[in-house]
Amino acid sequence: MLSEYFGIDRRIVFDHTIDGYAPFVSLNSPHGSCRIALHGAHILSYIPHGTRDDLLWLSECAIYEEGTAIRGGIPICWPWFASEGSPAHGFARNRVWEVVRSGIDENDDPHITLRLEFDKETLALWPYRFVLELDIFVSKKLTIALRAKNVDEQSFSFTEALHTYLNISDVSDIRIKGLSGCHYSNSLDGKTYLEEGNITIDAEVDRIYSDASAVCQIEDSGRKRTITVYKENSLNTVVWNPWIEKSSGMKDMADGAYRSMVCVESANTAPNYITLSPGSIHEMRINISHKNF
Ligand code: TA6
Repeated sequence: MLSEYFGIDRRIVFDHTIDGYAPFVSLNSPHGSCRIALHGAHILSYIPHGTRDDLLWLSECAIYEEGTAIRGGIPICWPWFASEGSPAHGFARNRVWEVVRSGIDENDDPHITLRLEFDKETLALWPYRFVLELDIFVSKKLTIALRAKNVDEQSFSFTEALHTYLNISDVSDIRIKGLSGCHYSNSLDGKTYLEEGNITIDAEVDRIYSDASAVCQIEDSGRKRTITVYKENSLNTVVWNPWIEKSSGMKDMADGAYRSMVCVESANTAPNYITLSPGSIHEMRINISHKNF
């Protein structure tokens, strides 16, 4: 059914790789490919032409069960970030989304739109009527737009993140540029600091940067490539690496896997709540690209 309505030759291909689990869809552009789970509208992989290695990190121990967030890729945190509500990071990443549109543009580049609407389960968790859509477009970069619409008769406020796991050669080989001069809340000690210079990681890092609407670049000297995360309508950037102890307690993360990932998340976190009046819409947009050096 999905292939019949939304599949397009080799450009947009659906598959049911895991019995009893929601389908997956691959977007194959002349410039690269992307793979998405309809569970959570969860982008799992993005491999642009010109690089052998996926730009996104995906855990080899990820759990593919309905209601459980997939470890890696780009989880959608909505309508709250982290423990601002329950379940952590909201319910959007734990639900199966529907396909509403698909197509290819004049350059043969594919795009798809997935949707999650309120229902009795979401109303029980969060008493507001919403429509959430995710546009995914694969060209020479991966463009993602998370769009929320208030279809209720009352205003509501939310926080959000595209919780992007990036695939790196080794955590000791990277520098994160673009956040110098921003203040950050350190989730490990609850204190606020000023970032001065580029970020390197040699321990657990869990930081919410504010006034962080700038482009971030992750320079990976091991893979000789720079990954760029450009964003619009996002005031916060979150940088996370669980390091040894935290990751050893995560059943969906292999031993040592923390070394090959870093999260650079595009977000609007408290107190940057997004408030929508009835009928209004908010869209956070990012694109991810790479350059070899
Ligand atoms: O974005 C950082 C963070 O909030 C960390 O505190 C850690 O909890 C991480 O997200 C992963 O959360 P998850 O619920 O996906 O295990």
